[in-house]
Amino acid sequence: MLEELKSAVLSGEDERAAGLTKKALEKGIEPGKILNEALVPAMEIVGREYEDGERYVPEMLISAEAMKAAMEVLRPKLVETGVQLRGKVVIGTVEGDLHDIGKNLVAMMLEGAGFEVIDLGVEVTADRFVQAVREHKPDVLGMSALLTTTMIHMPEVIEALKEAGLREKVKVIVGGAPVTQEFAEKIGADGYAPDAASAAEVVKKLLGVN
Ligand code: B1M
Repeated sequence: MLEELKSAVLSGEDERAAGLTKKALEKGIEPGKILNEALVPAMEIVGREYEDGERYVPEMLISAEAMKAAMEVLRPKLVETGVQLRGKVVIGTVEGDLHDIGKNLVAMMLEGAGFEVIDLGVEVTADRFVQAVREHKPDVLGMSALLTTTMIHMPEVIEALKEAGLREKVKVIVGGAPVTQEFAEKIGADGYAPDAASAAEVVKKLLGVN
């Protein structure tokens, strides 16, 4: 059944993925086992195939949607059974920026990699990012920007974290079409990823989980 669920995610069948997750739970399969032996490995394959150029964004999106459908069924059970996730990530698109397709994909890949993701949405101000870090105590803060005119808010958020005494408590990862590794280093971020698949890899590396 777990193999079937893995293949439903790989082929992007969201209703089937949700149905199989429900069935697996009904059969008494542990929620953590469903996550770690079906959903996470499926999304790892999706990420690898994307990085190898065997998958394109739309194909990655449909798998991510199937994973999301399965996670909606699984999440309450994971919470109930207190399954230890790999870490917590707060993510958002920076102030003045409405683009969220890439950010959503990053969030889904992170969830698929076994992280708890708190998505703050779009047009997130520095204050709101700081408030979310204070409230949720994430391991990682992710910022996305698609405009050259909004990426400039990223260093402001890092500055605001410093002012709030929170910078040392959270790793910062940035991404989005105009963002580069060089820019990430210049503003003092801990990580940069060019796409959703590598974002999950960068977060794992930053937290030392595999
Ligand atoms: Co706008 N837009 N847009 N847009 N838009 C771009 C970005 C643009 C390049 C188009 C162009 O002119 N060629 C241009 C930016 C120019 C620049 O600044 N360099 C632009 C512009 C100018 C604008 C407006 C200003 C247009 C106007 O109104 N005059 C306006 C701004 C609105 C605002 O934000 N305040 C605007 C509006 C919009 C729509 C609302 C219509 C819509 C967004 C809908 C939505 O997101 N819900 C939109 C869209 C769709 C685009 C394009 C066409 C596609 C963006 C996208 O979703 N790509 C885009 C042109 C293009 O890219 N071809 C464009 C697919 C997505 C999967 O990729 O977002 O790059 P991407 O995400 C990738 C990586 O970047 C990375 O992983 C993702 C997945 O692999 N990544 C991260 C992203 N975030 C990450 C975070 C990480 C790590 C990796 O860690 C945290």
